[in-house]
Amino acid sequence: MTNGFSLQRSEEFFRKAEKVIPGGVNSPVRAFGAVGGTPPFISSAKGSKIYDVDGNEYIDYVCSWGPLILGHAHPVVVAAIKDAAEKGSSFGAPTENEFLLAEKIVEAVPSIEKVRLVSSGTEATMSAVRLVRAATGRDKILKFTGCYHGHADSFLVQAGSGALTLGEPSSPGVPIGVTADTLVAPYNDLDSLDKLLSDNKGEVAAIIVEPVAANMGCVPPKEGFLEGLRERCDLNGTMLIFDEVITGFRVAFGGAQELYDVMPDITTLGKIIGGGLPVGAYGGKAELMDMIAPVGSVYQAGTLSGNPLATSAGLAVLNELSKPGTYEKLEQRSSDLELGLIDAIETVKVDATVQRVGSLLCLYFTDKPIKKLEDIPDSVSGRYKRYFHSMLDSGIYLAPSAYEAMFISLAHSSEDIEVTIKKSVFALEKSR
Ligand code: KE4
Repeated sequence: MTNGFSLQRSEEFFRKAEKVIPGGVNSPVRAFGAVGGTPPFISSAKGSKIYDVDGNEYIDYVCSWGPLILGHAHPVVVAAIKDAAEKGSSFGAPTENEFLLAEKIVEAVPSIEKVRLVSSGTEATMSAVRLVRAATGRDKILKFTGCYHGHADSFLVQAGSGALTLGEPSSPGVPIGVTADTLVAPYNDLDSLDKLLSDNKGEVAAIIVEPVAANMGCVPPKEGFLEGLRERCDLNGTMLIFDEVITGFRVAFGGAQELYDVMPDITTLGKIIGGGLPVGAYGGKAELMDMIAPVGSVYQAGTLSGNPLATSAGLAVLNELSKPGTYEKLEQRSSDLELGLIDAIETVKVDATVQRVGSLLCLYFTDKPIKKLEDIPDSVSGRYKRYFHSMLDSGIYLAPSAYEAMFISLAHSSEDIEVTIKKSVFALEKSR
């Protein structure tokens, strides 16, 4: 450890956790499998900082994988959760905050007229796929390599032999019958898409896409890509799902669909709209959403959907984000970090590049632009691992995977950015 960071209690906790939880974690990426070492067990967080059980402090660029855009333990969010908790945690009955949060989402997200709240991004995308299959009477869906839409069977699919065929399961336990209905094409590649659509004419219920791909770092849509998806969906009677679980309320208050002015038929949301508590959502035109039970017959349900604590937290966050100047401040901080990392790369003279959309950013260990998953060289993992541990040892907490984005929050100060850039010079040296 360069900073003498002790992880003694984390190591002890990790051993205990592994005895009773698979891998000692409740979501695989947290186990540090891709980077090695012991994951710090976090005891608390405030603003841009997180603190582990050994008392080490880190500047946090994971932000719980996106939700904490205001920073940790924001006073308004804490007060909202406390206030809600004192009135009860869950009723299994309708509450005011559910329609208040839904109204805020409808007001903010251009293509949404009605929205259903669920408890995770996976539930949102899974339900959206059921809805488009019901609406079109078709079974097939089309996704892109490198995009992640949660862990429902339909999405745990890798490109079949050759990157342009029917999906093959990417996890045991996923029936081939399910993945046979999932087509896979490379991101940003409309030619590949055209071939798949013509080979499966009239059979594709929907295309699902991350309008900015943030599960292979940060890959912006090429000029015309999103517009091309919209055109092809209209031509083929196929629906377009924007998975904005990450980009929603992050790249703009109205999400990527506002930023790029391309309207999907269904938008899925999560993360930020729960303020760190479990909330997902899917929404679209009222006529389409009214196909969902109890109005329509497409069934979807959830014991804790619209939970009072989670909707209170989400409302508090969206109210803060709707204040003037919010996204300009986030843009300034994010741009400072991007430019600082680019300077650091030039100083150290390593093969690396930075890609950013708003407050989503990724440093790739290659000097080539990344337009799709297939552009990312396998070598990035080894180099990222060294970079990651050097940054962690110096108090900068990054995603333990080369295929995740950095998330910048409104709590990241200019001092945080300066420290991060300074530490990255040393870490880039280590990454060679
Ligand atoms: P959840 O079921 O994890 O709430 O959301 C699934 C999901 C759906 N769509 C997109 C675009 C997503 O990024 C996610 C989940 N994101 C990952 C990290 N990139 C969650 C982290 C984890 O799996 O622990």
